[in-house]
Amino acid sequence: RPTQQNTATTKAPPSKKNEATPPLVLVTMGSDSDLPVLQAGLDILRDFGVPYALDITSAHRTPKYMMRVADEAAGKGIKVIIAAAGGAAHLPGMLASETPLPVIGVPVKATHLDGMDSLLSIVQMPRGVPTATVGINNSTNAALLAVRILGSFVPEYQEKMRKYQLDMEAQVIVKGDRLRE
Ligand code: RP5
Repeated sequence: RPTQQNTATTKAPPSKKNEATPPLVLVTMGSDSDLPVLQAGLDILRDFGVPYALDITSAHRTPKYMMRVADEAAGKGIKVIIAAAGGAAHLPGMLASETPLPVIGVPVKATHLDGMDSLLSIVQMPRGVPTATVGINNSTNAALLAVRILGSFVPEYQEKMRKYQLDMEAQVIVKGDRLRE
């Protein structure tokens, strides 16, 4: 089953670079109901020009497919996996158990427990199987962390990250200036 690459799920059409280049980031989720939470992160990847692939890999509903995706990701040129899941959010940890790639988990607020169930399911991994964990529903930071990881060996992404940081700093300074006026 092929993974979906940068399709209509993003707000704007994907850049030509994204279409032409093999994906560096795999963004996967436990259910299509997680997709709205991932949108902000997909926008970040698009803005940074990072080619990504999208997929649904449920730890509970499609466990064999999930493990195959994890097993094959590095060989396909993927460098970072972002995995979103809610409730008993085993997906990021299970992917991390099978792939040598860095996995960033996004806890999705999906149930009656305000996302705390997802957060604790992802963050509390046993020694030996690290899984980076961002805040509940914070796919923005997952994507930014993926860009930083890519930036450690792709200068273009590190330069773009530095510019992003400087822009963010400038915006906050301007807001402070306005408050002091
Ligand atoms: C998890 O269960 C998914 O990641 C999702 O956050 C949650 C609910 O899934 P659906 O019942 O909406 O498919 O596995």
